[in-house]
Amino acid sequence: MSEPNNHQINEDSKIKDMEPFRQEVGEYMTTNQGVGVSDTDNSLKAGERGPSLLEDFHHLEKMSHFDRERIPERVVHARGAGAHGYFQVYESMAKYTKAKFLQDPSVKTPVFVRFSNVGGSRGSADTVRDVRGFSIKFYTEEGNYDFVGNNIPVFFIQDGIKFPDIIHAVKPEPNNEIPQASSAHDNFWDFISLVPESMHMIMWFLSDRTLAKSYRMIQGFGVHTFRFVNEEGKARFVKLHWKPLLGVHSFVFDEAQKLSGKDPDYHRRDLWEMIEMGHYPEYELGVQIIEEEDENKFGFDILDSTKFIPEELVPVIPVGKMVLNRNPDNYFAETEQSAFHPGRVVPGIDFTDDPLLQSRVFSYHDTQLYRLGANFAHLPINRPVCPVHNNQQDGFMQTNIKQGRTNYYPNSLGGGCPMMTPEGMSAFSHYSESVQGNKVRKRAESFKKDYFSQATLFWNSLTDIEKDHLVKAAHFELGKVQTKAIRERMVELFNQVDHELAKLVAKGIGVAAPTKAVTENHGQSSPAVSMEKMKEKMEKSAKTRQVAILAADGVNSSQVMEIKEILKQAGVLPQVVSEFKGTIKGADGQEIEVNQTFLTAASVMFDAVYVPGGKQSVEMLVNKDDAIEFVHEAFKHCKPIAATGEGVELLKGAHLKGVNFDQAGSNGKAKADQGIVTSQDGSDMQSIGQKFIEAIAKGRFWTREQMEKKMVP
Ligand code: HDD
Repeated sequence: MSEPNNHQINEDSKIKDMEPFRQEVGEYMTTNQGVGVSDTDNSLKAGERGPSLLEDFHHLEKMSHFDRERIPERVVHARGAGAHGYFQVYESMAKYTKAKFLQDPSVKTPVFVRFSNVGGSRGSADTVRDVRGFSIKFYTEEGNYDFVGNNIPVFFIQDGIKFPDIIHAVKPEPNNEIPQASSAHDNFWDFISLVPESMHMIMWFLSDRTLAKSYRMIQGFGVHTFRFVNEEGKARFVKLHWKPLLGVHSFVFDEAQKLSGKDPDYHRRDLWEMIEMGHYPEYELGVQIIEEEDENKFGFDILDSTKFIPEELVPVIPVGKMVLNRNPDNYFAETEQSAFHPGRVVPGIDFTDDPLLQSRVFSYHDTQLYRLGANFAHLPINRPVCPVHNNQQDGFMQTNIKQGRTNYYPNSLGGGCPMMTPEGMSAFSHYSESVQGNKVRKRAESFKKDYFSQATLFWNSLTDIEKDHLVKAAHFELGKVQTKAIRERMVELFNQVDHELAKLVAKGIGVAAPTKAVTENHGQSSPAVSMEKMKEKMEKSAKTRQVAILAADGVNSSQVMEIKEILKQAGVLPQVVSEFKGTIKGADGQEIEVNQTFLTAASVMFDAVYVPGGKQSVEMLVNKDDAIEFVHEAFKHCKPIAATGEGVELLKGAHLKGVNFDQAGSNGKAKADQGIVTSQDGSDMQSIGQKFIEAIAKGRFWTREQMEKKMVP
């Protein structure tokens, strides 16, 4: 008999576990009963033009199965993408937790991860402004542990009982089902304007965090304070955080909006393609540990999910690394049917009394019973890789064929099995927290006393560019709100965060600016929450960034080949974009493959643009609006642009504000904007390439935005 705690797990355990369920494409078609099919194009009829016959079991089975293909989508986080991988600790966490998968650095625990958007339905666009979900199922030797977090460390509400309200408010309005996958409407802001506890999350929500560039480039936060419990039974509070090794990056809003049309599958495609190419996304797990005796030292309640603990107060200890290295074989079977739940914990990880968490512990299991049925835990993607024994039975789609006659506990006829796990073996026992109090339907005073100071801290921590983007996001979101009273209430709430912020927001949404501050800004900040400041601290890498090479017949093919090689060496991914698919002919007659056309691609799908020389090629591009727009838009979105030889002419034609090409002379030194790398003669491709790669690693050149009139001076 195998026991739950002596089961050996390795990186491949889950993949192997799923092996018996994988089905290869068969040679010959059969019905679901295995009977060979000789014609699937014509229904059985009485006479060639006659009525269809009921005995056509193949027709009936094919049609009735099709009629049942859809299952309910997730009530939130319906849109998502998943991947397999593994997690490995750097060193044993035994001091803090007895969780087995956090003990041995030589063990790779298999994981399945699902990233998601919150508000949109299953078919909505990826790049809309939204919080991103970050769920991980760890298939550990002690059972499944699910991490179910977001890319923002706080939440809108303090008590889960309000979750249906906020989700109703953000989803399309019930009378006309408008708008899809957007929070920019009256209902959402009506709710927010009446729920001041949401203001901290709103600040994060309006920041560029909700314009994630890629699932490979988002943080993941467990949000709640959980407990770690070690072998001695000592508990500590813990917050879990994931950091992507590629850094945290976002789109600019205009780019994200255009991408929703150009490639609504941008995020899932990016995740899929990068894994197929072997560029495996990696994330580091970190924990903030808080001793129980320090619970009340922060000035806010650490059980309140609208608050976070700044890294400057409690440092994040690196724990281990997760690598995503395999795409699912089948989206529905794996990603759609995966079911995550923050209440699925293993010994060593435990809950706190956070009322948002307590409510989640009910909701996830409940919704999964509805969405997938009573036996959703049997589905290959959800099954643990350790043995499962209990007396639960039957239900729709029971796939286990349990042997034996007993299905109750205690029993003598079945040898007493399954028995309770004896002491000394892995079993979950809830942390014996002392609890007392009267039954009350009340919000704790410690939750109510301050809704704004962390919102102010967030605002104070941003760079000017980030502040500017936040204000413009508020202009967009509230600009779509028809009801003036809602906009006015929001300005009042912003005034509680920061007076200047309230004035800036008011200016764009047709509301009178508040005349005086209601509170004084405390002046505190936490640089770790600013993506831009975080980027400064992280090692910059151009890896997996995508570059469009704009070219046509007559292009200088050696420049194309050279830059491609240099970029590839740095892990950058170049693609040739031209008018038509197929090949173009270089000036020297060499054929170059075209990867994308101006119709299939747009600058928003790339991180940078390069225009090689070649008189005929550039003449064609200069006369093509799509090419001009490509470069202009890349510039507008503050992306690096390079050009060599005649290619510089296309840049000149693209109206790049503030770039003075007359001063651009010697190699690589164009003009007051480091993001523009040019060489008039293209003789030094190596140095141009290196400068371009540096610019790509830097990412965005915000000075271009500063040339426009900014909201935040
Ligand atoms: Fe939730 C799904 C994250 C609060 C109820 N949630 C869901 C998913 C993520 C989160 C990532 C998608 C899981 C997947 O990929 O299948 N949710 C969060 C975070 C929260 C949060 C980080 C705040 C800290 N959620 C929250 C509350 C409730 C729910 C307060 C209800 C009391 N969430 C659900 C749900 C979903 C869900 C309705 C829909 C599909 C599912 O659970 O399986 O039960």
